[in-house]
Amino acid sequence: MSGAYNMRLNLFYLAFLGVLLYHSSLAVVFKFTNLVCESYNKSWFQFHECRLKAVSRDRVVMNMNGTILHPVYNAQTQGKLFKRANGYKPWLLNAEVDSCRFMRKTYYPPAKIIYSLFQEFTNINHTCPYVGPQYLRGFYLKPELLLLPFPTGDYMLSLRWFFDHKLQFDTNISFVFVEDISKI
Ligand SMILES: *[C@@H]1O[C@H](CO)[C@@H](O)[C@H](O)[C@H]1NC(C)=O
Ligand SMILES: *[C@@H]1O[C@H](CO)[C@@H](O)[C@H](O)[C@H]1NC(C)=O
Ligand SMILES: CC(=O)N[C@H]1CO[C@H](CO)[C@@H](O)[C@@H]1O
Repeated sequence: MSGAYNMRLNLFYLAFLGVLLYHSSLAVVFKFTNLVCESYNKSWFQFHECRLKAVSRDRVVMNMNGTILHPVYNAQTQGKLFKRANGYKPWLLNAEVDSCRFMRKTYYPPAKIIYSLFQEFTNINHTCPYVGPQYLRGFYLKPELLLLPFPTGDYMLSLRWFFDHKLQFDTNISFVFVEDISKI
């Protein structure tokens, strides 16, 4: 057996091991634990549904549904992530995104990761304007879309939605992330 072949074989096993480890580190719990929706201007945005439903031991789906009563040409989303440690503490993400610009071109990577989590479950996958029924249906969290592993913990993502720079509604989404089930 030549040295080069041996080296290739070793690299192959190393890569294989890497893939195995990667996948076992994805053996995670990543699910919703709470959801709160509130509209501050019901003449522009009304919620009809804002609910989590446990469909199996490790899958909780989110159904959210509301109506935009007048067309929206200008929208902003503020995202703030909290991690629980004696109450929720701000953690890692605190940003505002120009939603109409983002939907034309996903320009902000952290928002792109969040968007990739729910893109397939919603009808908001289009550019501005927005009007009429808006919904998320059967949305559940897929750890493989997160791209980066989180530390194990309880989190809350607070999303505040502005039309014309005026706060219209917010959605607070709590979730649990467990990096490696064997550790608990
Ligand atoms: C509330 O919504 C109306 C549209 O129905 C809009 O004209 C008004 O500016 C909004 N007010 C605030 C404080 O966002
Ligand atoms: C949204 O909620 C309304 C009122 O509950 C319901 O009639 C409608 O079917 C829902 N739409 C979706 C897509 O879930
Ligand atoms: C703006 C946006 O995210 N558009 C996407 C909507 O969904 C289709 C199909 O999945 C994608 O191709 C678009 O990029």
